[in-house]
Amino acid sequence: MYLELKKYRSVYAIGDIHGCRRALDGLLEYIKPDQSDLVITLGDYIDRGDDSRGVIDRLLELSHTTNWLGIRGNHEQMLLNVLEGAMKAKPWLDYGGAATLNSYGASKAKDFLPESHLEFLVELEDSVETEDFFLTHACYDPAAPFSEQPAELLRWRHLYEEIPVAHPSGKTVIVGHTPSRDGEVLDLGHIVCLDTYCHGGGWLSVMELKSRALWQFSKWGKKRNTNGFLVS
Ligand SMILES: [Mn+2]
Repeated sequence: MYLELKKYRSVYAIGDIHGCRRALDGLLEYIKPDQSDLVITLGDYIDRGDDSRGVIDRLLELSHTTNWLGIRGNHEQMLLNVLEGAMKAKPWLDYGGAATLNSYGASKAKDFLPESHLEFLVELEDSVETEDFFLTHACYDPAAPFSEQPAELLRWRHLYEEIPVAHPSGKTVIVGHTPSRDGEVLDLGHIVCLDTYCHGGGWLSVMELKSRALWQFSKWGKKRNTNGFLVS
């Protein structure tokens, strides 16, 4: 979808959450977005971390208190595929889905989602294009217009396979999906990756797109700013 950012006071992009409800709570408590702001989450809300259900609950709540746009990650896509019978449950369960099932107190990957959570998954966007940015979960094709990007690439391609060259539009691309295991945001100018490995002991990152200010929150309740300075 296309969206103009100029009407918002602040625009926040949030990296891969993966069930880390406490980090998400700390982040939202810090930025306190309201009706004049926009929050864009880059996908992979579920799997691996211990509270996928709580993360979706919190994002649904957020959609009532600020302007929120959610992008679909490969993990949400896998769960949808399983629920639609297009994919067997086992590969998803082995890829972090078992933790999601657990957070719902379910034992089988069937009929376990509340209706509102199923709607949440279905309504997620492939990507968001703005005046200056293109936001999606994983990657992009620099040879194609942003309106004609293949969904497979947007959701699955890792940056360690190949980092795409700058898009001819000159827009900066904001993604998640490829984890920086050292917890540092990858910023190459034309592409910024905000997946900083929160569930694995790194950070949940948020960037305010107009100022490029960056903050990070851990699943243990710590936070730090762009200089890596720990603040209480
Ligand atoms: Mn991903």
